[in-house]
Amino acid sequence: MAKSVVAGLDRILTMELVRVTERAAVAAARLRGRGDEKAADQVAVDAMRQELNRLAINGTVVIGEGERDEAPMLYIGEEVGSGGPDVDIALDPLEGTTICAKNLPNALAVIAIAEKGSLLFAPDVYMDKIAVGPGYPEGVIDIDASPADNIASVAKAKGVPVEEITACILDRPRHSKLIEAVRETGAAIRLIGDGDVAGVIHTTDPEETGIDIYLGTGGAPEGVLAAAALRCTGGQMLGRLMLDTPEKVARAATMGITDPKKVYRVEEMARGDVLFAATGVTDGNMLAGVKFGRDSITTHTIVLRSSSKTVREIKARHQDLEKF
Ligand code: VTB
Repeated sequence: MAKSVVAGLDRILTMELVRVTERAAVAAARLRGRGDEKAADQVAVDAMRQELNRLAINGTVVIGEGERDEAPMLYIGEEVGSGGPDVDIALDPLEGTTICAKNLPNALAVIAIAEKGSLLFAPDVYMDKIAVGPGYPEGVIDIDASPADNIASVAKAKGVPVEEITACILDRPRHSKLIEAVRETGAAIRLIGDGDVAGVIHTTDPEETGIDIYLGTGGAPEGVLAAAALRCTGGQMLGRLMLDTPEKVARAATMGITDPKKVYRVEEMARGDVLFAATGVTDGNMLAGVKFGRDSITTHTIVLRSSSKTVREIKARHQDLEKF
């Protein structure tokens, strides 16, 4: 980050970021299980924006709710914050709108902040992704290798039989071949309905989550958010934008992407110093969802800082309920 940020502000911002995702998560959680994705997303966006504008930053949303004409708030290019160091922001106020609407596990409110110009400006296309957590030798995964080879490589490096590996994959028809190939190896699959930011992050703590490797295509913006988290925790992720039409290639080119087949590593999707925070909306493998008590609201947040590699879990009991 810029010098002034390194000078200590990023330490303060770490805690401030927690408030941002907490607020968004509480707002979304009030609409858990109501079958209304749009409404849940909207309240999360409003809450996140309000809290973001209190931060002492000069922030630009580089990954947000969409283009300016389709997203009235937190659109790509929107400036947020009350003034301070120049930073880029990637956010998803409600990652997993459908899982929140259905009250299923692992919906999150997510944000990442990094030095200006250091987050990949990813178009809203699919990204082919493969990820593992920390502790593996560099190169243990290869996006061009077969699923069987990747699973075998991870199992070998972990020192376990392939049957003890669990892969996380989005449950989509486009993944039917991938799912078949992974099943043939004997490995287990955790099929998720949505939420591949959480899916990737879950690889960083397999003992807690039971997930060793993430495979498959999901949103490119979600890929950059997940990469921001891995920058802080360690772990490997490779991503390739799915620019499968001339229009997509041309659009990516306007965003500075000259090689449409490029494979991005974590450090190429999220460079420099990165801060990352995620608060659970619904109960999940890593984070508990928001709990509404009689006199208080409880939130569970993970906040990460790349410069120190600190992983903080913050369980907060909020009693000033008027604020929420
Ligand atoms: C994933 C998932 C998201 O989009 O990135 C997915 O993490 C990819 O798109 O929660 P499809 O739904 O078209 O497969 C979400 O499901 C929604 O943003």
